[in-house]
Amino acid sequence: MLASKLRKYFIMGSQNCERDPLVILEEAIHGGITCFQYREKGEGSLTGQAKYSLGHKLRKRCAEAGILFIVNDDVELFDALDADGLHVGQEDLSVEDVRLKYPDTIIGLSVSNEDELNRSPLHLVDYLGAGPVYPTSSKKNAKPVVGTEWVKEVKRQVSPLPVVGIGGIHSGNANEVLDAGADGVAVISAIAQAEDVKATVQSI
Ligand code: TZP
Ligand code: MG
Repeated sequence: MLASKLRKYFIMGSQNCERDPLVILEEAIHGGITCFQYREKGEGSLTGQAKYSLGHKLRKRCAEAGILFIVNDDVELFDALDADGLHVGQEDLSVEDVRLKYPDTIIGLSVSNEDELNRSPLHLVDYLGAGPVYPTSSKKNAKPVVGTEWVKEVKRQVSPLPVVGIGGIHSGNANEVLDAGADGVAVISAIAQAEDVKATVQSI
């Protein structure tokens, strides 16, 4: 079941890490993440060969550990890394194009408000990311904070499609997001920047 694999969804790129991203991924795997998204994006992120090279290493480790490996918003990278899925935002790749090219891959789509939800081709996606649930500093152009109410509303409208909450989630509020009906929580900074990554993942 996809929903259970989205339960503890760690997202990261080198720009989110103050230590070796491979070490952080390793610790997060030991803590029990169920899914990983490579999101090499924004200020300080790698480009070109360096982006691919890190991606290959992270992908390999996820494959060995049996962790779902999703690529953010980059079809060429998705192809090159033979990823399990692709996550797209509203302003990114068209879901229709991606689905046409990859009938069987996992496609995730972000929805931040009613308008976006109404415009989304729900029949073509495998899960939704709903947020930002809480304030976040990991995404410069983040949409307005929507709270757990949005998670509840999205789930009400799209169930049984899996929904993952994202934005400002940490061990202290992850349960509120799950209680609102989310199938999982997607987390960047609370894991990537944790002093004890393994313990933090365990406590989420
Ligand atoms: N999309 C909506 S909020 C967000 C993304 C990629 C950033 C989440 O990062 P953090 O550090 O878990 O708040
Ligand atoms: Mg995007």
